[in-house]
Amino acid sequence: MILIKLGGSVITDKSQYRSFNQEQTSRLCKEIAASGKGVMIVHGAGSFGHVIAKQYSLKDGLQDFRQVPAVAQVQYDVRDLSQKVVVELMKVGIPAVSVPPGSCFVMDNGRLIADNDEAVKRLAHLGVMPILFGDVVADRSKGFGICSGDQAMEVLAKIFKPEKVVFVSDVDGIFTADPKKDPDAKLIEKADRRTLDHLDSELSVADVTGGIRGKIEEMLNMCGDSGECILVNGTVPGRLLSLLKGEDVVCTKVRP
Ligand code: ATP
Ligand code: IP8
Repeated sequence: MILIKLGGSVITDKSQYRSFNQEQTSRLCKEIAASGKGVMIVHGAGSFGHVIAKQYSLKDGLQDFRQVPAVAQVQYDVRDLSQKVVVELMKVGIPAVSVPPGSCFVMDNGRLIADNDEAVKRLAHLGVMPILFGDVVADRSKGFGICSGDQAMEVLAKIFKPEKVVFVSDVDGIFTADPKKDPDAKLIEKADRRTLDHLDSELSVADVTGGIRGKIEEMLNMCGDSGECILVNGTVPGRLLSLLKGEDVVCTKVRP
């Protein structure tokens, strides 16, 4: 099985609150279906999560009761986004159901505790693909916290031991600096823990889960539980399909 995360930067416009990129999501779902591979899909929150989460400092946990309506709003918004993704998957013949981490699991000090994974396993066994996503989740020590789609990927990799893990984003891979801002940024084809020491990764849009740096950390955490861990550009038509078919494509491979 191949575990895929559709990043918030490909399924939404992260600079605009609640802006769903239906066309791109639809194309990526078609590429996944056309590959004929057994997959499991997670998605990011993009502008359905990060904008309000940043505004109300939801990453820091409960500090002020004015945050509470924002928790409910983000949970509503990311569930809404998830239903939009599920619709695109159903259209290409992939039976899927949105499984909100905040309704199934708890966190402790910012880490997801997925000890009760029976529903997810049984759904997958039935052939109904459970779709996890970035969400606000009740936290034993902080009141609530942010679970990124990247963290949900780590949990699913532990449960399902995928042969390949693919993060789909809007850049060709991990670069020495943000390629959208630095024309001299170089693609790093093979990344490991040392890559983080030399990385320039300033955030240009609201992102409460650490942007590309947080993503590399999660990818490094996952390398032990799965085979290859890859970051690929989903804005280039056909690239995800080629990768899923096992062809050589422009990307970054992360290894421990
Ligand atoms: P989300 O976390 O919302 O699901 P995502 O998974 O698509 O989103 P981001 O966290 O937005 O991914 O990370 C990708 C973004 O990181 C790119 O759009 C890019 O502009 C930015 N970035 C910053 N520094 C770098 C870097 N050194 N290499 C690659 N991308 C970088
Ligand atoms: O988009 C973030 O998840 P991500 C979740 O995968 C929220 O980083 C609610 C901001």
